[in-house]
Amino acid sequence: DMMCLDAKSVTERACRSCGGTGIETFLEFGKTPLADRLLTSSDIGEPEPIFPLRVAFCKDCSLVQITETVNPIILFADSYPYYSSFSPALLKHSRANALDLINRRGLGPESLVIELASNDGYLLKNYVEAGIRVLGIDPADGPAAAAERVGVPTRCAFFTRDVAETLRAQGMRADIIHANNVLAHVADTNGFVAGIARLLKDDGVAVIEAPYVEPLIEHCEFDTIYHEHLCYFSVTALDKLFRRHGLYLNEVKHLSIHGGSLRLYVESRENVGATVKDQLAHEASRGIDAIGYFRDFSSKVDALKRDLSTLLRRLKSQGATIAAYGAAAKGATLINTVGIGRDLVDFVVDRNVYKHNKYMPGQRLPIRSTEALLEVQPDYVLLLAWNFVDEILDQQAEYRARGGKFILPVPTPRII
Ligand code: JHZ
Ligand code: ZN
Repeated sequence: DMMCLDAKSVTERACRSCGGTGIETFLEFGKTPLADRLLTSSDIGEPEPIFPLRVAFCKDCSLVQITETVNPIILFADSYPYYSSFSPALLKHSRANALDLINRRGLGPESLVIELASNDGYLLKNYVEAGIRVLGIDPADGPAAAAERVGVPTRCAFFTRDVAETLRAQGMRADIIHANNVLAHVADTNGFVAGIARLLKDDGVAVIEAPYVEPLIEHCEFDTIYHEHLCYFSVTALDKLFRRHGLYLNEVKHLSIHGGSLRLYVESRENVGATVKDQLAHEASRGIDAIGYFRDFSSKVDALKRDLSTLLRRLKSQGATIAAYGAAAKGATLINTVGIGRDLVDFVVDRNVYKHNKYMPGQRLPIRSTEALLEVQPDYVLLLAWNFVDEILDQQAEYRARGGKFILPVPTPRII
């Protein structure tokens, strides 16, 4: 669907990938606020925009997707607070990926690496260091400006098929196209993939990372569902999507990042390796290519929400103080679908300075620096950024040594 520019959102009637009309809803959150739209103190008096959040399965191509498309300008262009470089683990993961590709592909000064949704340059700066030409493309002006400051040339734009045509007309073809945590975010899924096909050299490779739908379901990571994430991919659905545009998913790797992700190696030459064949067979045997696999997810989510709410209320009734860690987008889904307000959690801490002195959407929990944990020493900290649990527990050794405890919300609420 082409979105009318001033429409705030549209409800899709057909599949985002194949256009089929056999999409069936299996999870319903009602209306929720936008997960990355942090509030300033002047927003506090105003009503917040809320949009339906509903998850559906396409019987034709197996794609899991939400049915509401919020205007991307509202979601990403205006004061987007997400900066990749606040996580040392992510930086390490990204650097290893770049060095591996430089090696495997024999990249040099003649090569060109393009990243779609290059954010603050967290990945491309590794290629710049190695003397390789790069171009970043990202619509969020704050992160794009930060990228320029670290020497990563960046166009502040949404990547589309038209942008790909323009770059190609300027003589640009990429040896590597990176697209991490963006394929699920784009409203024009097919246009984005068609753009990749146009911009890739004949022997180039697109290296794409996206959260994987299987751990989302198996570990009840329902909080990773929010309006920015339009799709929740299986290899089955991805394979069909790429083939539609003359691209082939030839290799796949499993990554632990973001609760379980896939790294996809996509080329214009068909050379499907064992990793992909095995994963397709696995999904067929688990039934991930059919609606049945998703039918009881809703009741699992309800049980988790109930258990977490009960746990927090019990601790509170025993006189405990509770804070939260990570003003993450997924944290917004969690607090707004479970109903975790100021009566339960006093504040949220985060290392991202752009989030400080703002408020979480919906429940309006105030966001402070991580130092607040040692200043206040709350009895418990609800870990909203559970995907970085190891890193954050290490970093908070002092808080824990003084008796502070963390609460993990998923896969089942528990105190650690
Ligand atoms: P984090 C983001 O989602 C944004 P979010 C986006 N929607 C997406 O697709 C996914 O990632 C994949 C902070 N932090 O990255 C930083 C600390 O304070 O898990 C973040 O605010 N201290 C594009 O927002 C938040 O926690 C730390 O030590 O759900 C984590 O958010 C670390 C490691 C992080 O994802
Ligand atoms: Zn479909």
